[in-house]
Amino acid sequence: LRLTMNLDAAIENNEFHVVYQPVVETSTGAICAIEALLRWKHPDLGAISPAEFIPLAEETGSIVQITRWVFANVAEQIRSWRRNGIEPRRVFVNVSGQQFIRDDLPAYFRKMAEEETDLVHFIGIEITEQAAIQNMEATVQAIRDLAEIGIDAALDDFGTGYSSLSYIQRLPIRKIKLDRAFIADLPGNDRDIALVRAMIGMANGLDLPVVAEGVETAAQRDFLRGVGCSELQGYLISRPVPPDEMGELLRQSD
Ligand code: G
Ligand code: G
Ligand code: MN
Ligand code: NA
Repeated sequence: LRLTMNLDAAIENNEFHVVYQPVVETSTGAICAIEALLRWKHPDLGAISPAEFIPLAEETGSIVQITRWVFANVAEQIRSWRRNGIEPRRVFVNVSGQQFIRDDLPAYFRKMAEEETDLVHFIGIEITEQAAIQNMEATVQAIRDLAEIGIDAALDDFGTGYSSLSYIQRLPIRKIKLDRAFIADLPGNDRDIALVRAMIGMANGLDLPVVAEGVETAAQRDFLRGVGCSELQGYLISRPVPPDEMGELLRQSD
């Protein structure tokens, strides 16, 4: 399968597209952020998950161009929503740790900010805890530079990367996303209850909003509300949807 994946050709042939998943405020249910998720429709193989092709893209170096393509596509979508009278929220793009080593994202966004002042305020990045720990120096510097330009960073898959509190403190991040593995068995699993409470307590102590990922049931939502989780994302609220549908969700949420 991997041998048949030609990622550079996939960009040229327009085989990628982006879907969007809303994140809502726990207290009001209003959409407060959006996650952009990449999709690849291979001409012969059909849909291939980013879980399969992103690791390959990281090996081959194609990840740099793919991420640039995602940012350009998301920027165009934000412009399009705004042209249509829809006020977007900040759209968070998943960024691989390698991007910070192989690409100069701050330079890219500095240029964008010079050309279109407010666009960067609608863009965010998600970086996994694991990637952040592996490239601590490059990541800290890049996230600092991006924050200065107006781009927020969220720490993704939180709780899965064996990070310590000192790491979290060094990273200039704006929110924490609790991995859905911790959410799946709520509210029935005592160990997950203890872990989720502890992680939310820690984040609150650092004044960081927490997003619970993979929220699928009303019981999970009610539990998370009770323990002070500020934002929710998951199938209960909405699956990832195409741009037009996301636009409708934004209209309804205003
Ligand atoms: O959306 P889905 O569940 O298929 O995503 C699977 C994995 O791929 C998730 O870990 C998600 O963060 C990652 N992913 C989705 N889109 C992108 C992207 O544009 N860039 C990177 N680096 N990872 C992505
Ligand atoms: O690693 P990351 O957190 O970026 O992964 C995001 C992935 O999680 C997306 O591919 C998305 O399709 C998936 N996802 C989003 N909401 C849910 C959910 O409620 N349940 C499950 N099982 N997956 C979800
Ligand atoms: Mn993510
Ligand atoms: Na995640």
